[in-house]
Amino acid sequence: MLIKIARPSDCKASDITPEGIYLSRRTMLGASLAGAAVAALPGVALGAEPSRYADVEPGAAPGWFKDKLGATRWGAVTVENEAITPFKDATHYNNFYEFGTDKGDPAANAGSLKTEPWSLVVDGEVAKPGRYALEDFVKPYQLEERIYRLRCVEAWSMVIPWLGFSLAQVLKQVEPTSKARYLRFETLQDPKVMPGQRSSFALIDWPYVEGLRLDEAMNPLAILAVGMYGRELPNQNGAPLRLIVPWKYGFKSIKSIVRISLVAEQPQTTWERLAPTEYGFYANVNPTVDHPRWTQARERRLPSGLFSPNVRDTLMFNGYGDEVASLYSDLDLRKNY
Ligand SMILES: Nc1nc2c(c(=O)[nH]1)N[C@H]1C(S)=C(S)[C@@H](COP(=O)(O)O)O[C@H]1N2
Ligand SMILES: [Mo]
Repeated sequence: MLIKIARPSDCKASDITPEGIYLSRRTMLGASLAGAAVAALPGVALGAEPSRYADVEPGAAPGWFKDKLGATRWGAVTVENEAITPFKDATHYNNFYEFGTDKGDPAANAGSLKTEPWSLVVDGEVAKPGRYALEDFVKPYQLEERIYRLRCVEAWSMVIPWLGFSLAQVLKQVEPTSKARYLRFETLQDPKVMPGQRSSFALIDWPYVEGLRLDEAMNPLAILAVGMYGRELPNQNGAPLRLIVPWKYGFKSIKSIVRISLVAEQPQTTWERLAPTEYGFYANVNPTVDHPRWTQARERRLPSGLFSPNVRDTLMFNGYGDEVASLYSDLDLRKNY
C-alpha cells in the first residue's frame, strides 16, 4: 500500500526511511496501514497459554516441534502491562529482505521456503563443531516462552511471545575455545526461493550476516527461537530457527539461520557493511543516540494507524537495562552505536 501517513509526532513515516533506502526508493513509502484495522487482542493475559492467542493461524508443525511443545515452560519471561501484538501484525509487517523490501513481501513470498529438512552448521573456534539436522540440534533444550519487546531501528515495535531456548545453553554444549570472542550467524542463501537475492538492485552482499560478542551471546536474554504464539515460526518470521536479542535493534535478530561460527575477530555484519554510519555492530536500543536520519527517542507500537498512531517513548536497552547494562560499562555507546 503506497500511502503516506501523516503523524503528529516525529515518528512520521515520511521521516523514517527503512533500512532499505539503499536498496530501493520504493521503500520510502513503505509504511502501510497494515496494522490499523486489526484490533488489539482483548484481555490477553501476559504469559498466557497458547490457546489464548485467539487469532493465531495454525501452522503445519513438524513432528519434532509438536513433541517439544508439551514440555514448554509457558510465560518464562513476560512484559508487564503491555499488550501482545496481534499475530496478524507480527506476521504481515516484516523485515526479511531476502523476500523483498516491502513490509508485506515476506508474508507474500516466504511460503516457498522449504524448512524441512533443515541443517545447521556450528563451526570455528569450538571444541565440538558439527552439522546437525535441526531436530537433533534442538533436542537437548526445553522450550521456553519468552514474551519480549521487538524494537526495529526504523522506530516501530511489537511485543511478541517467542518459543525458544537460551543461546548460552548451546554455547555450553559446543564448548567455545579460548580464542572464541564473537559469534557470527548466517542466513540461508538460495536465490531460487529468495527473490530478494536475485533482485537487480540488491546491494546486499548475501547471505545476511549478524554477530554478537561472546559475552552478549551468553546473556540469558539471548535466545534461539523456533516458534511464536504457541506454534512454530511462520516462514516470514525466520523459520525454522532465528536469533532473538531483545535489547538490540531488530536487525540483529537474524532469521533462518544455517550457520553459527565462533570467531576471534568481530565479524562484519550486513547492515554495518552497507551503511556503517547508520547501523553499527552493537545496535543496542538507545533513545539518546539518534539515527542520522531520525530520532530514536520514540517508537510506533503496532498495531498503529492513522487514528491511533500508538507512539511511546523508547526505553534504554529496550527496557532490559537491568539485565544487560553491565555488558557495556566500558563502552562509549555513542561511538559504539
Ligand atoms: N535474514 C534476515 N534476518 C533479518 C532481517 C532480514 O532482512 N534478513 N531483517 C531484520 C530486521 S530489520 C528486523 S526488524 C527483524 C524483523 O523480525 P520480524 O519480521 O519477525 O518482526 O528481523 C531481522 N532479521
Ligand atoms: Mo529492523
